[in-house]
Amino acid sequence: MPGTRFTDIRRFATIDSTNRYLLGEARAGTPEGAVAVADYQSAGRGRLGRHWEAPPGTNLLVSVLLRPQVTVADRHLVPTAVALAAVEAIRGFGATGVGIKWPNDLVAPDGRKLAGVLAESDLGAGSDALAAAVVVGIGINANWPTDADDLPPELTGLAVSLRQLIGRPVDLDALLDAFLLALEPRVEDLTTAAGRRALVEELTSTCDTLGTRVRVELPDGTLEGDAVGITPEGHLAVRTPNGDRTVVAGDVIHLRPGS
Ligand code: BT5
Repeated sequence: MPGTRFTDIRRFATIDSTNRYLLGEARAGTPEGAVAVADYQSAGRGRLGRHWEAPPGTNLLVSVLLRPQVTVADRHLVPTAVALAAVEAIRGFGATGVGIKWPNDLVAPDGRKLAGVLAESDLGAGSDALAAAVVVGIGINANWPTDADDLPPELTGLAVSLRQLIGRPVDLDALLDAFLLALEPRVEDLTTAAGRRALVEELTSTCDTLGTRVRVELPDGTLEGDAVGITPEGHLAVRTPNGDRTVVAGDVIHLRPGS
């Protein structure tokens, strides 16, 4: 995309996973800004070993290779930047009411999932430059599902597409361009304290989770309470009967509506 760092765009008809591919490229020293886009992923990855589904040629399946100069403590803002860029791009197509389910899912007003974000890094190989590489992938449901009957049973009622929201087919190249254009300034924001504050503020104003009751599954148990805010660091503040708790994105196994 001209005017951005994303000029090395690699397109695949079929690949196992654009995230897996770019992690390999990161290991081989590919510079920041490489982008992988696929028509179809045979093993699209979700978080924690889950799968991302999209029939061939229907949705935007894209990963970007970043080498952000941020401390480990601020790394969770990298996928936040990607989610916020996707919200801006999607709004540009005329979808209203799309928000972020903390930390990184894009959801329609009724809670159905429109997009998911997966950040992965390869901290194992030793060199500093390598340690700094983060691959962030996003799957945006652009044209699939076409309607409510078009989903496998496990996604029925849970997934929605941009096409369903705006009532017309979505041009995937135009969506990719809008996304990369919106991502560029947010990647820049990651590098300064003021920029990171701006990202957290934007997350706060875009986050549908705030003001709702949530049940958060964590590695060491479940937490239920009211999502009352985003901390200055970008973590979720949850008010429970036992006091306020701060939830860090990387710890969340599932975040669901509370009872
Ligand atoms: C995510 O995981 O939401 C991250 C998805 C990232 C996908 C992109 S595509 C490009 C790049 N390359 C990859 O290999 N991956 C990235 P998680 O929060 O774990 O959500 C996964 C769950 O969402 C699944 O277990 C399903 O329940 C559900 N799901 C799967 N496909 C979906 C879809 N198309 N729309 C909505 N929900 C879906």
